[in-house]
Amino acid sequence: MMPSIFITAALTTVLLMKAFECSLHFGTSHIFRGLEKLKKRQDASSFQQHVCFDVRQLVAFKAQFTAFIDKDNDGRASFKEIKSYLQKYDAAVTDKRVQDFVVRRDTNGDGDVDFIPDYLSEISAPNYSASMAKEWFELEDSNHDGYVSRDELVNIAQNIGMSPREALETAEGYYMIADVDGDHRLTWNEYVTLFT
Ligand SMILES: [Ca+2]
Ligand SMILES: [Ca+2]
Ligand SMILES: [Ca+2]
Ligand SMILES: [Ca+2]
Repeated sequence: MMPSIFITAALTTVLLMKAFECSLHFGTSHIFRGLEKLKKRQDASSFQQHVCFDVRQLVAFKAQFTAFIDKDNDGRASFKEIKSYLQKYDAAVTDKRVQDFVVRRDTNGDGDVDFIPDYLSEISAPNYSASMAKEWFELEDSNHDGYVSRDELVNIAQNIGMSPREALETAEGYYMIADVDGDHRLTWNEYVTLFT
């Protein structure tokens, strides 16, 4: 069932009334968020133009949702589509992890991550809980050695569509600021500080 046009309009209004930092898609949730924050520091005035959703941004989010996740363009990300997206983080991602990822976001309980409301709810949330941070930590630790390394981040960032330069800038300029002991990888305790 497609979301009703009334729901769409109501949601758009709600979103327009709220000022949020924008993230581009799930990967963002975190990794693109890093890029945005980096840009913010580099150019506060240009970031200013992106702090709330407008209709043009909603259209852009939908286009990105389709391009990156909703490959069959039916307005919802199925288990299979989410799995294929998360494989960009971890090629060996388990079905259990994919299922948990879907359930956490499936606010209307239909088994899919719908563009509306599930996906927009996620990208409009400015804060992340410790359990959400843990989920991204485990996904970004592609080789499961207990650390999110700079190289893993660069690789993931490129897998989800950043240029090599953006990927490196994001890993170095955002994530590695949390690398207190300077070993080019983040422990959980280092990583979680990025979410607070
Ligand atoms: Ca789909
Ligand atoms: Ca859903
Ligand atoms: Ca690792
Ligand atoms: Ca470290």
